[in-house]
Amino acid sequence: VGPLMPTLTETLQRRYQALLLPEEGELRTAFLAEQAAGVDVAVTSGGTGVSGALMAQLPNLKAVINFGVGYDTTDVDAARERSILVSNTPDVLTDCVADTAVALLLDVMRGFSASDRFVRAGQWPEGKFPLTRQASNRKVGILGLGRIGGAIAHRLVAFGSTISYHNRRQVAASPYRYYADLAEMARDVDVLVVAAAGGAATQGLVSREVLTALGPHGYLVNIARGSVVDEDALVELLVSGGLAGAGLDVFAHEPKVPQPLLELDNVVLLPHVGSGTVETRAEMESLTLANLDSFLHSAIVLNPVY
Ligand code: 8YV
Repeated sequence: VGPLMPTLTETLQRRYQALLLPEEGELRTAFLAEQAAGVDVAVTSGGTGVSGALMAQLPNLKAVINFGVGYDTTDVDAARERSILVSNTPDVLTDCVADTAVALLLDVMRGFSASDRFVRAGQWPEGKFPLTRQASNRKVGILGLGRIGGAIAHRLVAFGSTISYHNRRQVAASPYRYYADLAEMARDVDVLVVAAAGGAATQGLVSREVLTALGPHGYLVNIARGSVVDEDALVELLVSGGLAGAGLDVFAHEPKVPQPLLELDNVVLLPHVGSGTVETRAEMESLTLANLDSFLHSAIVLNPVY
């Protein structure tokens, strides 16, 4: 259920005789009429996922193997009801995604991408680039202190930052300050970093109220999912000066990026590249295949999501 990385698609076809599910439409209908009963495992990625409706059309589906740590596009509740296993690829991408969060924080506060554009546009001889904001020694709040959130915190401690976090529940033995209330944390920090999983449970959690609490001197960094943030409110506040800036690797309707953001110099916009290194993508691919092999040989997955 693609599109998947071309190398992964190629391996799946060559080594496992995998079939490619056509996009929704007549071709898919014809494909399902012929093949649905024979499909017992689906390999997919965060970009596509397997919906409850598709699961209902695959009566013998027993596992969904997800390339990526995020699986919000796969209907896990429907999978659980049907006893369909779901796996993901945690850990192997933690460092690269955490690096991306720190890079976005540094970039948006110090204006590095904007100053790169300034040099390229030949503006330097005409005057100095405006002063920016110090990125070290800041108060940083992390929404979602899981594997990736923890790796971001670890890095930012080395930058002298004071870390706090908001989770549904306090993390036992965490050295960082816990806020039960997200808006309260947003009010107290200079930067809010979103590292929470996507899906219904976190939809719009970074609401207009939270963004307003972060305020005109506050920065937002999001390396998680666009759905976690009220994107309309984010755009409005960035345009009106209600927020100082944002570093975004993810958007609500990828690959669409809200037009007004393209005009702003106080935002850094990345095309969802957090895990996008040769090394990490190769490890994600191996782990995807390891989960698939485990399911095919032993009917269990190595990285179950529930
Ligand atoms: C991938 C991601 O780019 O792992 C995730 O959840 O968002 C990224 O690593 C994506 O899943 C690939 O579709």
